Amino acid sequence: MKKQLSNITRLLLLSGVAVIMSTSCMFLPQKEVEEEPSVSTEEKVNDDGTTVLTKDGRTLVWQDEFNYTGVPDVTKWKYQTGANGWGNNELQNYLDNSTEAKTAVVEDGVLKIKAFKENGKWVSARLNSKQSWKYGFIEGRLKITDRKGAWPAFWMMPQNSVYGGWPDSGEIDIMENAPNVGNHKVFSTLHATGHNGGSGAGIGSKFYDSNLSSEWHTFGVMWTEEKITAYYDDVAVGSYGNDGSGPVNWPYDKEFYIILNLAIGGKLGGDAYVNSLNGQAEFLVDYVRVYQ
Ligand SMILES: [Ca+2]
Repeated sequence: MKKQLSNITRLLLLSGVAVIMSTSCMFLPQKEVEEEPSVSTEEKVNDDGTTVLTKDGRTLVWQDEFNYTGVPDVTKWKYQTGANGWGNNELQNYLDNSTEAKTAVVEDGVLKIKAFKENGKWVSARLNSKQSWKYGFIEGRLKITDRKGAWPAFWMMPQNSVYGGWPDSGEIDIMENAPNVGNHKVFSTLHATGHNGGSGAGIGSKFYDSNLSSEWHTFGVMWTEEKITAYYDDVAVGSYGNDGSGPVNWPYDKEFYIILNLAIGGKLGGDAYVNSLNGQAEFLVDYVRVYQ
């Protein structure tokens, strides 16, 4: 109902615009009024009575709902550790959290990635999924840090870099939040040889309200052979198509694994704001799901 009303409103608005435009230009191309493409999660009942979640016709093949307590499931996650700046002059040291719930803690049905100062230096966590996938709908339900100085991310990297080192084998950034480059901003980007670093291919971005950090939102990508589309709260926000030119622009035809991390400072976090974090930041994950 809401959608129908908004479409009627849009039609009225467009026809109003058309009247105004027709006085100055008679040959403007007509734009079709389209409903915003959206997806939904549904419960499908199998023949044996069990149920399975589906998304846009795809079936749930992997998930971590974080409905347990302690360290993140070691059968599903491993850690990338170190304090080398990660190519972006980041400040944090990523710790191995596999035996002690310290920088990645599962409680209250949620994964909490915690960055904090220890002996004057930042520690945090970077979790990589042990499994990797080619194509599907990959989504996370997240509560975003949204504090200048912090840089949480939900993204994917190639399991085997068959086309070469970064950026040649690709990178799929599903959600990055860097208030340093725009208040309450969330964005999604693809990197490859033909579009990398500051020239990455944007597939969506949005400025949220000031309550971004207190509300849950889902972020996902629909990844097919033809294109990768970013979804925010199940609504498509942008996409990038496979133009057939090969791995220079489309290295996204191999298996990628999932990464969840919380960086501090650096290029996107913003060194100037790190002190305003008062020594701690948190990135919350309700679940991560893969549908194929
Ligand atoms: Ca959960």
